Order: sequence, then structure tokens, then C-alpha cells
Amino acid sequence: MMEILNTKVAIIGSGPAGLLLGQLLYKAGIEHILIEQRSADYVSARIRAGILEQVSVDLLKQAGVDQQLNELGLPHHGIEILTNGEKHRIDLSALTHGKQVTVYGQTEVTKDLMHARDEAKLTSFYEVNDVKVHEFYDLPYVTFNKDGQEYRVNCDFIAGCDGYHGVCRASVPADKIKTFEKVYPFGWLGILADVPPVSDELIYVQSERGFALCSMRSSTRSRYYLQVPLTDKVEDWSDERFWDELKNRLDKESCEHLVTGPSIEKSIAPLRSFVTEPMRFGNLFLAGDAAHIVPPTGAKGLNLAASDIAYLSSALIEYYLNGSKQGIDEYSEKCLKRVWKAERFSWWMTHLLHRFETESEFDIKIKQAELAYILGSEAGQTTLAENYVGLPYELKKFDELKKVSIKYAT
Ligand code: RFL
Ligand code: PHB
Repeated sequence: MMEILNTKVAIIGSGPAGLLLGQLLYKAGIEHILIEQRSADYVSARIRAGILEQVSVDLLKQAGVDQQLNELGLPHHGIEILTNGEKHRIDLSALTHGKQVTVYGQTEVTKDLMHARDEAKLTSFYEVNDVKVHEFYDLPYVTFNKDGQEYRVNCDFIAGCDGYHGVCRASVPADKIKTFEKVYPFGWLGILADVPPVSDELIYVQSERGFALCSMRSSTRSRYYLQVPLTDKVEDWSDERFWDELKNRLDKESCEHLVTGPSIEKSIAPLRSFVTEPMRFGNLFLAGDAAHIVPPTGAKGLNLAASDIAYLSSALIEYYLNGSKQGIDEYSEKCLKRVWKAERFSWWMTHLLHRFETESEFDIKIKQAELAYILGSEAGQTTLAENYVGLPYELKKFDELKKVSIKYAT
């Protein structure tokens, strides 16, 4: 027999978007259920992004999950760009009136949010099958199967936080959705290793042999990436080959400082730009990678997921505490404005720093001139810096919402 559950918001997906939304709704006293197809262990072990914008840090603080982040997050005030064998520092803080980014892995963000969820004993279903979203233009509900038991979750809203391959976007009728996509002809081969980072700050490398990135997770754990052809497989890349190729793309000084060691994770991620319009379909909202993908060059994927959730949580809180549908009605438009700016920045950084097989010698010279201009001009550097630290967005303060009389909350 089907088990029937009732809630206000059904959240599909337990990535950073779904977990953060759950935590913010919980803090505001709004009932929700989280539904995830993978196991909790799998979700909390995935290695992905590493850079948080200040607005993402602020949101985690608002969600009450910033304790570890405050202890272990590394504030970064600049990045290096290596081109023609020379490093150039972009002083992010000096160029953006004191703003910074924080190095703190998505894996840790996910673990912190899952821990908070466990502590609060919030309802979550992991390892479920056959998730389906129904009637989202009317009275929505979600069905799924867990351990042979069929479930139906009746809700007011569905939050589609189920990533690029999720079921929510795929369930929208084709005539109600438009997608925009650019697929890049290369991927990033990433490794994680328990060795000290080569430098105190991230180094973005533009070289004749292709792009590379030196990043980190802590003072003892490094994350390095290499641009590789899409035809390459992880098995083609022994640790030794990876380190040798990284050295080929780095400058002499960095090579001397580079500490190598066995990789503890190695994977290849293809690069893609992708946007869905709109991001709301009746009572179904898409958020994070379910709605858009950016190539990782600008470190924006996770941060965009967080800003969608800032808008969505605020809209839902406004609705339940205040009775206003304004935030809900404006959700898609507000998100997309920020999304397209981050798409542009990520696309631009990708073009500027990667080698494309199809580019002519003329194209290469133009790109070199553009990079030389950016690095040699305060205006150019400021453009890069203000996008990198994250563009601002406006939100009603949670405290302001709470002051208004409660109409819908039960
Ligand atoms: P996520 O993290 O993909 O989470 C979606 C969750 O939904 C679940 N799911 C379903 N659950 C129930 N029913 C279904 N039918 C479902 N289908 C899917 C999935 O199992 C998953 O748990 O999306 P979210 O929350 O929007 O978060 C977005 C970020 O994860 C993403 O933007 C970044 O990680 C992107 N990204 C990177 N961004 C960076 O800024 N820097 C990076 O270095 C970086 N590396 C990466 C990445 C993304 C990768 N992917 C997607 C393969 C490396 C990889 C490998
Ligand atoms: C990472 O540390 O994984 C990372 C950092 C910066 C990026 C992309 C990935 O631009």
C-alpha cells in the first residue's frame, strides 16, 4: 500500500542546493521533506568545488552551519595568473573594497549541512528509486519507491535541486522551457593529494600546453587540475604522468616548490555552459545545477547554487510568514539575471585561459593581448576581481520577514 506524507516543500536532491534550502526552511519553521536517489555516504564523499564567495559564506552563517567553516575555511585575498612563464597577482581585496573568497571544499559544506540535518532530525529519504514529480501547475505531489515501499508526498511546492541529470527539469513540458548550451572540447582532470599547496594562493595557469590550476583544500591538502582532451580517460593518467605534465605547465619557481605525492582522488569533468529559462514552472522551482551549469574556471557553480537558494528560501519564507507571493513571482527573473552574468564570466575565463584546438595563430595572439591588457590595467583587473569575488544580490532581510504577521504557517 502507498504511504502518504504531507509537507509544505518537497526538496528533490541532497546536493548543496537542496541541503541549504532545507536548513534555511527549518530555521524559519517551514516543514519540508528531502528526497535523494543516492546514499548519504555517497553524497557526503563527492569531491567537487572549493571556493566560496562571501555571499555563500553569509548564507551558511544564516543557516547556522558556519562553525567548521569559521575554523577551517581559508580566507583568500588574491589569486595568481601565470602566463608566458610569469605570475601576476590579482589583489582581489584591494580591487573590491576589501572583499575576499574562502577556500572550503564543497565536500565539507555538504557534510556540515548533512550533520546539521541529522542533529535537527529532519525528514530525509536517501537511496530512493523512481522519483516522479506530478501536477506542479496545480496541487503538486512527488512519488518514489524506497526498499520496495511506494511513497506519495503531497506538498505546496517542489524544489528541483536534483542537478544536471535530475528528474525535475526533464519533467517540464517541452513547450514551457528553453535551454541554452555550449559544450567545450576538453575536460578538467583533477587530483586531490595530501601534500602542502604549491603556493599560498590559487594559481590559474595559461600555457601553450593548455590550462592548469593549482588549488587547495587546506594547508596540507592540495587540489590540482589539468586541461585534457575529452577522449582522455582517468586510467590514461598515472600520478607520475599528472605531476610531470603539471610541471610542464608551471613556471620554474613553482616547479621548485611543488610537493608531489599519491593522489587520493582522480577524476575528469567535462566543461559545459548551460542555462534553463525560466527557472519556475507553476509550483516547481529549479535551483543550482538543475537549472544551469558553468565551466569551473570562474569557481561559480556552487556559488550560483547558493544564490538561487538565497532567493528561493527568501521567497518561500516570505510566502509562508507573510502571505506574499512577490518573491515567488520574481524568483526566476532575479536568479537568471545573476546566472547569466556568472555564465558570461565563466565562459570568458575559460576562453581566455584554455587552448582550443580550432583556434588560429591570430586567435591566440588576440587572446594573449587581451590577457596582457587585463593584467596591465587596473580597470581590467577590477573587472576580473569583482566577478571572481561574486556579484552582489539584493534580498529582504530574514528578520524583516519575521516581523510580519504569520498568515500561512500552521
Ligand atoms: P548537485 O551537487 O549535483 O546535487 C544534486 C543532487 O540531486 C541528486 N539527484 C536526485 N535525487 C533524487 N531523484 C533524482 N531523480 C535525482 N537526480 C539527481 C543527485 O544525486 C545529487 O545528490 O547539484 P547542486 O546542489 O545544484 O550543487 C551544484 C554544485 O554541486 C556544482 O555547481 C559544482 O560542484 C560544479 N562543479 C564545480 N564547481 C565549481 O565551482 N568548482 C569546481 O571545481 C567544480 N567541480 C563540479 C565539479 C561539478 C561536477 N559534476 C557535476 C559532475 C566537478 C564535478 C565532477
Ligand atoms: C577547486 O579548488 O576545486 C577549484 C578552485 C577554483 C576553481 C575551480 C575549482 O576555479
